[in-house]
Parts: sequence; C-alpha cells; structure tokens
Amino acid sequence: MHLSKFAFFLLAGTVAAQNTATGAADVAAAAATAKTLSPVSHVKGKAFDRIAIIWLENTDYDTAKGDPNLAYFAKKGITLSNHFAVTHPSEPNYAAAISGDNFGMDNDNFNAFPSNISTVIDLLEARGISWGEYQEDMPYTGFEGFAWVNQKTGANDYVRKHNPAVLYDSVAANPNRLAHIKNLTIFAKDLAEDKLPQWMFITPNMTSDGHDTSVTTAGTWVRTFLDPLLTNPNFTKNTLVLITFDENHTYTIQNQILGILVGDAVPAHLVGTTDATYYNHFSEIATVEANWGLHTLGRWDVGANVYKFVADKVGEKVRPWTGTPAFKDVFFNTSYPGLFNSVNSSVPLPVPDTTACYAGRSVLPSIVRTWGRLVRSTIYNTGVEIPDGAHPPKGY
Ligand SMILES: *[C@@H]1O[C@H](CO)[C@@H](O)[C@H](O)[C@H]1NC(C)=O
Ligand SMILES: *[C@@H]1O[C@H](CO)[C@@H](O)[C@H](O)[C@H]1NC(C)=O
Ligand SMILES: *[C@@H]1O[C@H](CO)[C@@H](O)[C@H](O)[C@H]1NC(C)=O
Ligand SMILES: *[C@@H]1O[C@H](CO)[C@@H](O)[C@H](O)[C@H]1NC(C)=O
Ligand SMILES: *[C@@H]1O[C@H](CO)[C@@H](O)[C@H](O)[C@H]1NC(C)=O
Ligand SMILES: *[C@@H]1O[C@H](CO)[C@@H](O)[C@H](O)[C@H]1NC(C)=O
Ligand SMILES: CC(=O)N[C@H]1CO[C@H](CO)[C@@H](O)[C@@H]1O
Repeated sequence: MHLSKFAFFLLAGTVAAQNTATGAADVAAAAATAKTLSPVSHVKGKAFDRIAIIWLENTDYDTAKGDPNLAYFAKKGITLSNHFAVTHPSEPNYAAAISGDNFGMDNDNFNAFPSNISTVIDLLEARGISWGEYQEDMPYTGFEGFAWVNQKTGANDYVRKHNPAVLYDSVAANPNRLAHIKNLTIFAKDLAEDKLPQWMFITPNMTSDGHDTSVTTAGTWVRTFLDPLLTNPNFTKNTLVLITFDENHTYTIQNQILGILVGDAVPAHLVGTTDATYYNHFSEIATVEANWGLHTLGRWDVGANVYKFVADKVGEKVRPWTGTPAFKDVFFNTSYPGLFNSVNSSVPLPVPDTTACYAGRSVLPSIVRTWGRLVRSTIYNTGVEIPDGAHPPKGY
C-alpha cells in the first residue's frame, strides 16, 4: 500500500477509517459484526425512478465501442458519443462522480475527504431517496481497507480506489451510511427481496471490470450481469442504467470514454440512437439532480449537462462547450492543485459556489451553512466548461 504523507495524517487524525485492516483474521472478525442496511424508497422521478451506474475500467472510446457485448447494449439504448472522464488515474474519477470535483487528486492513494465535503448521497438523503453501492468481492459491508485480494490466488479483487462513497468521511465516519456499501452478492439478495435502492453504484472486481484483463472480459461480465436484469420486474421499475468507464487508456489523447444508457426508462423512440451532447462524470450527478429535483453540491455538478432525454423531460437545455480554452485543447489528463495533488497540495479546500442557481436548482442548505461565508473565494461557476491540470481554475 502506498500512502501519501497527507493521507497518513488524515488516517491518524480522524475516527473515520476504522475497518481498514486487510488481514484475513481481522476481516473475518469485522465481517461477523458488520451491519448491512437495505432501505427502500419510492420517490418518483421525472424521467426515471431508479438509476444503476456501472463503471468499467481504462478503455479508450473506440475500443469500448467495438466490443461486441457493449455494442449489444448500445443497440438496446443510447450511446453517449461525446462523454469524457475528468483526469487520470482511476481514483479521482470515481471521487469526482459523486462530489463534483476531484480536489486535485492525481493518484490512487488512501485518500480520505474531510467530512465537510458533501456528495450526491447528501442530496439523495435530503429527499428520502434510498442509495447503495455494490462492490464485487468486497469482503464485508462497510469494509474500509485499501484492497482485498482473492484469498486463494492472491489476485487483485476489491479495491478502495474504485469505491467512490468510502473515499468520503461524510460516509465512512457514519456507520449507517457505511451499512449501504455492500458486496455484490447482496445485490442478488436485495433483488430477490425487492429491496434495491433507487440510486446504486456497481463496481465489478479487478478482473471483471477489465482493469487486470481487457474490455472483452468487462463486456462479457456486463452482459452476464445486466442482461437478465433488464427483464426482471424487481429491477426494471422505470430504471435507467449507465454503463461507462472511469478513464480512457491512452494518456496523451483526450480522455474520451464510452457511455451507454439502457433500461426501461430509456424512451422507446431513442433505443439504438446516439447522443452527441458533451458530457463528463459530473453529468451523472446533474442528471440525478434534475430527475428528482434535488439541490446541488455547488461544484462542477451545477453546470454539467443533464443527459439529453432527461433534460428534454424536465424542460432544460443542454449546452455545447463554447468557452475558452477551446474544447480540442483540453485533454482532461492531469489534475490541478488541491488537497490530494502530489505536486502541489498547498491550496485551500475549494469553496462551493453556495450562491449558484442553475436550471432552478440551488445548493443544499447544509452546504450553504458550512461554506456560505467563504463564497467570495469560490472557484466554481455554472458553465459547462470545466478545468483540467493544464487549464486550472481561475486564481490557481
Ligand atoms: C463477497 O462476494 C464474493 C463474490 O462477489 C463472494 O465470493 C464472497 O463470498 C462474498 N463475501 C461475503 C462476505 O459475502
Ligand atoms: C471476480 O469476479 C468473477 C465473477 O464475476 C470471478 O469469476 C473472479 O474469480 C473474481 N476475480 C478474482 C480475482 O477473485
Ligand atoms: C421480486 O421480489 C419479490 C419480493 O417482493 C419476490 O417474491 C420475487 O421472487 C422477486 N422476483 C425476482 C425475479 O427476483
Ligand atoms: C496530456 O495530453 C497532452 C496532449 O497529448 C500531452 O502533451 C501531455 O503529455 C499529456 N499529459 C500526460 C500526463 O500524459
Ligand atoms: C473543512 O474541513 C477541513 C478539514 O477538517 C478544515 O480544515 C476546514 O476548515 C473545513 N472548512 C469548513 C468551511 O468547514
Ligand atoms: C500551488 O498552487 C497555488 C495555486 O495555483 C499557488 O498559488 C502556489 O504557489 C502553488 N504552490 C507551489 C508550492 O507550487
Ligand atoms: C487509443 C484510442 O482509441 N484512444 C481513444 C481515446 O479517446 C479519443 C477521443 O478523444 C479517441 O480518438 C481515441 O481513439
């Protein structure tokens, strides 16, 4: 395990990361008392009532598009042909997809976000929308360790860096929230008991997601996992599924990734079509906000494009990237300074734009209470354009 100095400080200085031991005996002991929760809710959305987000690993757009199993799903849904990751490597992309920023992260270390950084989970809970994560081969609910290897072969299995919620102390320090971060085996149980949450994030293991294998394995895994679900009435309840990747494989080209939307929430006339709107990982948050009329996080989620079929249903516009720098010059392949940047971490935690109001959505009141007095120094805005390492936020 590689820990940055700062991460060590955080680990030592908070009560957050408790279930971090990765030895077999420690894991068995913690597993025996781990608490698992599967709360159910039925909050109607404007375009879907449930979303399942499945992330695969490290594949360039064209390669992913050429995989026969992913092509199979593309025929059943909408292909996002202009969809981008926000940086490299993996962890900052997973982190960004629930909080609206990666806070300069440029590594896969044991990074833990302070508990005053909010995520989509705060937005969902504020509206009583159930959520959960299903992580293949996580050894027990709420495990906070860096990794868990296959106990027979020693092969990579579950990794913390691919588990977005556990990176945030706002989740990891809260036993009731940790109880929603479950092994994928519990997905089968929740499905059979009709207890799946309305928002879920699904991470296959390091073999299944293509990280240690190839997109062929990842595509096969998704086909095996998802195809039966699409005709299972406990899953298809006006459900939207996003199949996507954390990042592109080749660092010197724009970080474009495949995205495919499937599920019974996809309007019939859009099945088999392509949507060329510009999207990035922040669109995952914005779409959920628009669908359920949630507040925002006041970060890059605010201006991100909502998936067009959802935007059309809620009556808002998607926008092209027209600002500077020109889109073609932005590679999304490095991170700007920030808390978890290995080159320069000497910048303050960025302050959300607590005054932001875009498409009728305002910032979550608890975020305004925590950060509002500092809003004059915010780095965020409501544009669709986002910074990268070569084009950092104004003032950096
Ligand atoms: C976790 O899931 C894997 C398969 O994904 C399974 O082999 C293992 O037994 C599960 N562990 C627990 C504690 O449920
Ligand atoms: C990952 O999960 C698959 C099933 O989806 C299983 O066959 C494989 O053994 C797991 N990988 C490891 C390294 O345990
Ligand atoms: C759906 O959930 C119900 C419990 O409400 C269960 O009886 C049924 O077997 C489940 N169906 C499937 C296909 O899992
Ligand atoms: C990012 O992409 C640009 C353009 O290809 C390239 O010059 C730069 O070296 C890349 N950065 C990294 C860290 O790979
Ligand atoms: C957020 O938490 C960090 C780490 O505990 C702290 O340094 C910072 O002052 C806090 N900021 C606000 C606005 O609460
Ligand atoms: C880190 O970045 C900030 C913001 O760009 C800058 O003000 C500061 O001088 C940088 N520090 C170092 C050590 O490079
Ligand atoms: C090697 C490769 O296929 N990389 C893809 C990464 O994304 C760019 C688009 O920005 C594609 O053109 C590349 O094909």
